[in-house]
Amino acid sequence: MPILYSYRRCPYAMRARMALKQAGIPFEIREISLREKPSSMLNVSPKGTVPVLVQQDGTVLEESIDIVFWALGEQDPDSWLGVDLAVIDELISANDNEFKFNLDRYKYPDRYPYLPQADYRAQGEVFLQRLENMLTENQFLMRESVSVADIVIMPFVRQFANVDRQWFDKAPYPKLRNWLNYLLEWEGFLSIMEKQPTYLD
Ligand SMILES: N[C@@H](CCC(=O)N[C@@H](CS)C(=O)NCC(=O)O)C(=O)O
Repeated sequence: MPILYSYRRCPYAMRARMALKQAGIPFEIREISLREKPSSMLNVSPKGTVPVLVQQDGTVLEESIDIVFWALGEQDPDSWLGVDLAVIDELISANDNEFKFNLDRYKYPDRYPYLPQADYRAQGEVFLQRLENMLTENQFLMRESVSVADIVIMPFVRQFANVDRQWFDKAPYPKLRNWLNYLLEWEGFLSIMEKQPTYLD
């Protein structure tokens, strides 16, 4: 079986787990401690981030997006890749760069005292507004059903919302709130959030 080094609460790892599950690919999950990364993982991926997928032939995928596209390339029962991939690419880039940058600063204001927390939140809201606009056109980000866009973006919106859920619940993004609430209860998400024992070499 392929091996996935993962961390339950990591949004990048969530993407990979959702895609592997959707593709029906059995995998051994190794829940790591970020403080004490297993040397078997660092040996194959010295950069030390999760997720990392080690395939049966030894091929290593060490970027979440590579794992998502590989898994769905193997099997894609609900055509999650049947959307405009150029739009997806740009959306992922906006998420993984600007939005993630602001999310980290909004989430950990003590580590980033240069600007008030609310400023980072406001900068992050540019992306939230973009998603809200997309959800005005369709029920999910790219169409009327879940696609790859939803599963790669949702874990990050979840983190942003959880920084101050009271604020998020009143913020002017009602469609985004419904979308997130739906996906949080969705089996495809719940099933990948089960707790796992920590893997030690
Ligand atoms: N670009 C990478 C980013 C992965 C990433 O940054 N993962 C975080 C956890 S959410 C990590 O492993 N950080 C290393 C650490 O905290 O030591 C990907 O898409 O897979």
